[in-house]
Amino acid sequence: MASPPRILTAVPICDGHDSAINTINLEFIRHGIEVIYLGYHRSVGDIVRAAIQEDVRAIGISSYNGGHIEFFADVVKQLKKEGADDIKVFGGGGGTITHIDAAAMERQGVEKIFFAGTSLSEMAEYVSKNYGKPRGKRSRAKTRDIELARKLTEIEDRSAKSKRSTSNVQRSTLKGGKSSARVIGFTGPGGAGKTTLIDELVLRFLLQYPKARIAILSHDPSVIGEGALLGDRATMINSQNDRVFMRSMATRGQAGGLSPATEGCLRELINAGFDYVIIETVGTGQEAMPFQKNGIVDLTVLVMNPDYGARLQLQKIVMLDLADIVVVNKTDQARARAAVLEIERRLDQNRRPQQLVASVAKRHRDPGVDELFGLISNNGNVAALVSSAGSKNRRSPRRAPLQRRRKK
Ligand code: B12
Repeated sequence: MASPPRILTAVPICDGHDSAINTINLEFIRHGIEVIYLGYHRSVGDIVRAAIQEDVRAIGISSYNGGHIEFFADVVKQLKKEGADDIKVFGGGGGTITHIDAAAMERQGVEKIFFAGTSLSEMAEYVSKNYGKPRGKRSRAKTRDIELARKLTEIEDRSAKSKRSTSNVQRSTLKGGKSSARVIGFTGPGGAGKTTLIDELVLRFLLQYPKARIAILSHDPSVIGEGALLGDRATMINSQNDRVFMRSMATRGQAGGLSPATEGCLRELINAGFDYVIIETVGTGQEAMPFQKNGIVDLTVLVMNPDYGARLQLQKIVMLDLADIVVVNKTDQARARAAVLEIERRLDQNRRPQQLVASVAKRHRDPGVDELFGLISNNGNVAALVSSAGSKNRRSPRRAPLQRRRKK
């Protein structure tokens, strides 16, 4: 089996008309296409960077607020400048883009503009036909990002063809001799705010370490027998940065929160010299243990929503036994205080040094996110803390943040 066609979709800067592209994305997925959705109000630079890192076949732009002739042309120009002009550009914009405009845009290198009245299936078939064929021989990669992105595509393609997971690799063999990358795994139920939390952490990494480079492997579920909507980039604001390499992966039928190609891709990222590699799983259920199989991460963070139901539910969440750090996010919600106390009691049963952090990731400069950043960046050195588990003299450090909060 070949990999599904991968495309990126976005709405240009100063344009909030996203309802058309949201509908079109869903139709693409139903036709077996993997869509990385970047969101609305996106600059040319953000679109081109994302398309290169995701190594997509084409970029679909939905444009309503004018300036489309210049905007589309600039995307084509920037792709060419970066050496990525094998990524094609197409799109639409209802009655805003006229036939005369479209002719001018196609002269400037845009492949196709769709007009009002075109059926959704016609557009999806266009994508499958034009961007679904296997790629021919590619010219030499001009930049580090292009080279890495292509390697990740090859790993995904090989995994799709052999239908085999690349997950029979031990953590010890993942890291090359010189690599000092710190690999942090984020998991937790859907809607807990994992992506927003990661984006806020990335902001802190970028500010604190002006030379650090960060990679993010972000997973979303494939719709059974169909494509996938890989939408985490649409939530990521701070991660649209040249020092951040982000790759969105569909689970492609594998249960447990990761893709069959995750470990192969992770190995590539670790050896590419990133300082931090962050893996985000899909929203997981009670029995998921995505990082436990081969110990592929240095540190596991479980992100929870305070609204998990009755206290009894906590007994059934396996990751509460396994995570190094548990974050209760969205603690601005009514039930948060009870949730933090209940989760603290639940962690007490484990008798090992786990950290508990309360955060509101959507809030700018949230102290809980600062605390989490301290723990997972080199300063906090939780990995050392965790590896020294069993020390009789050490008090469980996860009580500290809670006690501080109670005093306030
Ligand atoms: C819905 C709508 C809104 C909604 C948007 C909701 C949302 N979240 O998207 C709301 C009410 C919020 C809104 C607000 C505004 N809108 Co408005 N809006 C529209 C409207 C009525 C429909 C657009 C739409 O979604 N169509 C549905 C899609 C599926 O169909 P389609 O447009 O025909 O597209 C076809 C193809 O082009 C193709 N296609 C489209 N995109 C893509 C992308 C890809 C990849 C592909 C393959 C194909 C494709 O798909 C369709 C196939 O049949 C248009 C008028 C119109 N009839 O176009 C105005 C329109 C776009 N809006 C307009 C304006 C001015 C505004 C506002 C500035 C108004 C204001 N003063 O506040 C704001 C700006 C909002 C913002 N932040 O950007 C103007 C733009 C004028 C211009 N460019 O000169 C328009 C044209 C109305 C008008 N005639 O004045 N708007």
